[in-house]
Amino acid sequence: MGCCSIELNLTNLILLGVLFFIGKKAIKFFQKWKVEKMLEKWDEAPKDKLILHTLWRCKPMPSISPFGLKLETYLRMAKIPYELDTKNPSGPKGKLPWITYQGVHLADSQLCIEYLNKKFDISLNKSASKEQLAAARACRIMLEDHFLWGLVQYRFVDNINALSQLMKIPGLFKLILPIRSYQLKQRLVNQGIGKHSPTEIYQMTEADLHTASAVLGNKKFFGGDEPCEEDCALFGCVAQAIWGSPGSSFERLCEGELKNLKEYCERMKDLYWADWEQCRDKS
Ligand SMILES: N[C@@H](CCC(=O)N[C@@H](CS)C(=O)NCC(=O)O)C(=O)O
Repeated sequence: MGCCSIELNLTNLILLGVLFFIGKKAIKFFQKWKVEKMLEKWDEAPKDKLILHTLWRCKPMPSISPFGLKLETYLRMAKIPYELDTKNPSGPKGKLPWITYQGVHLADSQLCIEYLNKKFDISLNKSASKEQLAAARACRIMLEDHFLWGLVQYRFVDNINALSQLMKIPGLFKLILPIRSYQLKQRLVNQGIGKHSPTEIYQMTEADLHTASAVLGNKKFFGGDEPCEEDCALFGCVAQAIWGSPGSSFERLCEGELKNLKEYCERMKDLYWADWEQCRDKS
């Protein structure tokens, strides 16, 4: 009897494993199919229009996605007309932002910028020195690939309920916030930084803001007197510290000790976001 029940449990376990495997495959298949259908719809978009697919407008600022704000700021810097789509924010790689232009769907803010530079023969780096460009690139990678995790810790792990107000997440979707928080906590661990305590994560990422502030120094922009291409990304990230993470140590730093970062963001805002207030969802 005992032996039989072990056999039964084992069989059940195997069955459960098989079901789990099939379930995972089915979900992946369904997600792929959904993306393909969505892209087919956008294949029909007018060829002369550039469509920026990104997050919907948020309360404190036009986008609480650093990459969304980066790409939209780039389009404004490069004077490329665009139309916003916030119904399909996630694109072919499951991330936002992405663009549709002349039947091409392209994901990743940096790849989009490089593609559009070629397509429209744009160079936003004419007035910056080689050293300024190199320092700006290093800062961009530091903020996008390291500071970002501090922001994730703050928004998704430590203040998930505040996020639902920043983003105006509709009723039912609020129910999945704890799952999203868990997923992102796992991502922090997989990245490595999540193995540290929150205090350590904040110390490490606050140091990124100190570094960016030191590199900026007394300059108006990271590109010097004029913004360079990297400024769109740097603005996209630093603006999140200032307007997109209320109550955080990032915000406090930019309001105080690192106020050159706030002044910098105000300059970028004045230059490219005259309609900033209209682009906030104040409803
Ligand atoms: N390297 C990408 C990063 C894009 C990215 O991570 N976007 C976030 C929003 S800020 C996203 O889509 N996250 C959803 C997810 O990873 O599941 C870019 O520059 O566009």
